[in-house]
Amino acid sequence: MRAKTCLTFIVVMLFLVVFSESTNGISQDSSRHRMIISLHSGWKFRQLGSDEWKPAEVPGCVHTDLLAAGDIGDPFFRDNEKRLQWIGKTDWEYATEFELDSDFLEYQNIELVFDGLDTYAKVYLNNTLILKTDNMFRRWRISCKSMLKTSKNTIRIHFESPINKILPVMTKLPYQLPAGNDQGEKTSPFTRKAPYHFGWDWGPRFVTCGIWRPVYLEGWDQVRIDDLYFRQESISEDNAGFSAIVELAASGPATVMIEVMDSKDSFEVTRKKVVLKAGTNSVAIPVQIDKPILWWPSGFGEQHFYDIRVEILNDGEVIDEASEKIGLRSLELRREPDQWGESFEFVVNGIPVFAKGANWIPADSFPVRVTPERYRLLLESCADANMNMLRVWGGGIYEDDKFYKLCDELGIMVWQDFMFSCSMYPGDPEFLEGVREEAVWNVKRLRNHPCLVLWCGNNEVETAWFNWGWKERFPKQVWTDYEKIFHGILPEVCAVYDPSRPYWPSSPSSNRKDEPNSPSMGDVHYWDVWHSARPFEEYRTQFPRFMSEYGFQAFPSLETISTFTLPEDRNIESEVMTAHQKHPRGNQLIREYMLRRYPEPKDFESFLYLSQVLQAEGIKIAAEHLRRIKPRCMGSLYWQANDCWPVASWSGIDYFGRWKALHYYARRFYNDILVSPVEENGKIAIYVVSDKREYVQAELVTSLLSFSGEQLKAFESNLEIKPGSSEVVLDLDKTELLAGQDSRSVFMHCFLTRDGEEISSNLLFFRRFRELSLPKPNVRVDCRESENGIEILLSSEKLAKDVYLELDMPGMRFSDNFFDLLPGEVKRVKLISRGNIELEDFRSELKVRSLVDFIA
Ligand code: BMA
Repeated sequence: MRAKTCLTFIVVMLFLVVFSESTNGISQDSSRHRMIISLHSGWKFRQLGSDEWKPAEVPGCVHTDLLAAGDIGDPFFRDNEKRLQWIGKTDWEYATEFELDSDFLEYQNIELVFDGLDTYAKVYLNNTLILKTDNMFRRWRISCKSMLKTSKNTIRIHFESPINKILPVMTKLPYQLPAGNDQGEKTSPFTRKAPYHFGWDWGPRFVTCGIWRPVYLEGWDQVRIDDLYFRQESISEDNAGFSAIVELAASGPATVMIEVMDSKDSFEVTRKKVVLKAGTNSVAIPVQIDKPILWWPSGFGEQHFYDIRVEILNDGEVIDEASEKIGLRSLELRREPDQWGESFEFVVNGIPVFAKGANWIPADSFPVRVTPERYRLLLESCADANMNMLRVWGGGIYEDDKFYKLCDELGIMVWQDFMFSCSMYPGDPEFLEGVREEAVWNVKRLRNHPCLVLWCGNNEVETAWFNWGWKERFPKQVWTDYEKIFHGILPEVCAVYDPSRPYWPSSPSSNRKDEPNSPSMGDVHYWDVWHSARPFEEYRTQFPRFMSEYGFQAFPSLETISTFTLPEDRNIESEVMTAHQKHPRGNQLIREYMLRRYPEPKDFESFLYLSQVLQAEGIKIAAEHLRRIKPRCMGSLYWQANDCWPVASWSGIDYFGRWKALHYYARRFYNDILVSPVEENGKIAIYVVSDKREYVQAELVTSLLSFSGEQLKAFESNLEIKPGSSEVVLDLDKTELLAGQDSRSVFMHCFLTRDGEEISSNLLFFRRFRELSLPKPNVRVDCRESENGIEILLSSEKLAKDVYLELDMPGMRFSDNFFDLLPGEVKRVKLISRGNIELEDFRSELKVRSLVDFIA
């Protein structure tokens, strides 16, 4: 027995753990050379200066601890947010005590490691100040062996208010730095803390603090693997060449053997003998794999992984070991001159990939609450909607490792912003050094993930400088400081630590520093629809090379709204509802667009429903257009995938993981093969867009139908759909098509099948919905048990638009929703994640309505 722990502490052994019997139930084999003791128990917290300690959760944060202690109400309930602002202006103290076995203290090196401290922390170990931190986005490691003892060790952490800490700094500056989304004193640009904590136009302001990622003691003897990096050098279907770069911390000079192996023996064990010096050593070991199985983005192939292990041996004995699952793929951000300017496309394994997805924000105002299950639910929802890319937006956090692992598994590519957004930043040496360390840590932490395809400097800082009047308002120095970070430190760090991945200075950018948001090069954020109230049809006038943001707001469903309101709050303009609408003109814009296109909704709930249908319709117009114009445009990432609390926002999935209409629509408009009809200059053009790598034989039936199901015209075509293409497969003259028909009561149905199976279908209406003579359908609903659980069969003699299946039960989702039910069609919908519900209860709980039920 080499070590034991007191009962309150959990021992976690990394890499070399072999547990055996012991007196207190936890111990390990004596051959260990490294041990980790997790320090997550026994924590308490208090307001600095108070006598009263309360139990704390670690990892955690002060808001969730106050909530658990019953000291505050739910921060998301009603307008509690405004009463909780004092928390961010208060200093907090966290403390714990722990015991250690004398054997643990015999390790040659013992380090106290914090994977994340949010943000200004003074850490005292046994009453000695050992660490002062100022950046929530990095790991801190402090050597502390000489300070530890067997009993009654204490850690005490003083978290200073991030607001109060900065206010005096700001008074010394001759100018203020802009921070439009910061809903308080605009201290956020000075603090390396999640920008959205200070408020955003979809998020509350909760300036929290705490030990937000794991904390542990790490004991080790001779050598510790500090980092493993698999640098991909040449990857093709014939051969993969990469280097395993092993970073070792050594206590003193030593000669060791490094072995690199694959759990499935896809290459021979590769060995290298090295002489280590005291301190950090980096060793590169080249590896070749013949005929590798490559990793592909979703829709393009499998997500294959190699399980690679690295062992460090001394005299034949393994003294440290680490493993990593890696995916092999080549990656290029192709930017080549062409007839439209300069391309901007991700090319994976030699295949240009049209990026389909959305922007990801942190899934909670308090990121510690995002469990692995919640990550999975959200990311699987994105994959289910045929997304292959998410942009981790620069106003949030560098996500947890679990997020990237899931993206690896699901084939979701990640565009990763560094955490800078919509502000200008200081340029003093201390701040810059902190940025460098943050970048090094996160690049090293994330670079082995095949899902990661881009490092991007920031969100909208470059465009703000040139296009939002900042250039005129702020001294030149502010731009010089910008350049130091986004054209200096960050690309340098990426080049050194992750040379095989592209770096892009800002989103949007053309990489020319003076022309952000150019349609001919780089990426574009297009916001005239929404912010400038331009009609949805304007999306079709945009021809970007890659659209990394565009969006439209909608309300979440009534079930979600019920979690934070009382019945008397359920009115769009009530104080509570407006506390959950962070865009100053949000409600007004939604209403304005809604009444342009739809009749007046009949009540509060109808307004919610219609806002979702409106949002889905708008984003569908844009997304289909962006796909149709490929390869000129090679990406569509709408704003935004998810929410951090229950709110009216641009998201397609709400805080609780409920899909809004948009997410169901996304599943259709991001389908691998899409049929997309569009009215262009008096013609109806029917496009077929394919992301497939192979030819597909398909049949297309295009019909003109009346709302009661009469087939007025029909066109049939056999198609051979080319890989990666977008083509007009049928062109119709609108006047001829509609001759003799009332355009208010007919629609076009495009139905694409392969061997009788539906691939994609789409409808085109010839008038705005408010002008249509939509019939009152009588939707028949038949619920039954089937092999796969509950199945719902729906049919109607007349067209039912945006049929909405609703069940007020958490965690339930349907295989489809917000769909148009065609006259005479029988639609089968499955209930997903059923829980314990009985068929009879389901029948009585299920509500089925469609558009006409919601309008006055
Ligand atoms: C984009 C984003 C966010 C913002 C959104 C909606 O510009 O980068 O800053 O929340 O617009 O306004």
